[in-house]
Order: sequence, then C-alpha cells, then structure tokens
Amino acid sequence: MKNTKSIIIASILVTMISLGSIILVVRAGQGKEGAGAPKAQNVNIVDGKQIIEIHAKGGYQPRQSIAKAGIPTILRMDTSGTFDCSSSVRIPSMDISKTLPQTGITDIDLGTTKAGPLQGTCGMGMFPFEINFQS
Ligand SMILES: [Cu+2]
Repeated sequence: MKNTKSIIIASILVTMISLGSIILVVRAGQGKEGAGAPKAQNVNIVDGKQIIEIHAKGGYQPRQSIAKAGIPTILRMDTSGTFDCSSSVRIPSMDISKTLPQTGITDIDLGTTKAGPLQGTCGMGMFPFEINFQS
C-alpha cells in the first residue's frame, strides 16, 4: 500500500515535470517568433503597391524598416495624439517635407524606390527613422 502510493506520487511528479518542460519549449519558440516578426509586420504589398506603415509619436516606430526596392511604394504615416515634432516629417534625400495631422493617416508617395537606405527625421532632426530598400 505504501509502495503504491509512492509510485503514484512519483508518476504525478514525472508528468508535471514533463508538462512543465513542454510549456517552457513552447514559450521559448513564441519568444523567438515575437522578436523576429515586428521588423516585417509594418511592410505589406497590396495590389502591387508596397505600403510601409510608420507610427509617429515621440519619435518613429519602427525606427528601422526593411522593404523591397523597385516597386511603387507608399509611406503611410500614422499619428494618434501626436503633439510633438515627430508630426513634421522630412525625408531630405527625396525633398519630402510633410506636416501630419495630430491624429490620422497620411500617405506619402515614395515612387518606385531604388535599393539602399532611406533616412527620415522629424522637422528638427532629432528623431530619426530608416527604411532599408533591398533588391
Ligand atoms: Cu524633433
């Protein structure tokens, strides 16, 4: 009787430990996915047009985007209660300067982009962001 009890306790323990490690493995997998995904999530291709979404509020999110070169591209700036200077966006190399609404979505046509990095900043040059166009 005593022996049966300890066998039951032992098998319960083994079950709990293996369940625990399965949960740990699943969590580790999710963590990796979570860390890799955000970079790509703000770039989508819709009807042959590439749309890069960047959120402007106290800086730009994401600060680094990876996009494809050689296709028509729209930079979609999104603001929500943006009262700081990130509401004024500049892309000097393309001679682009836009004042965004405090809340809303503004599409900026970047045309068909060539490969390489494209740098943008706020109107005062304090908040940078970069889009890397890859061929
Ligand atoms: Cu600024």
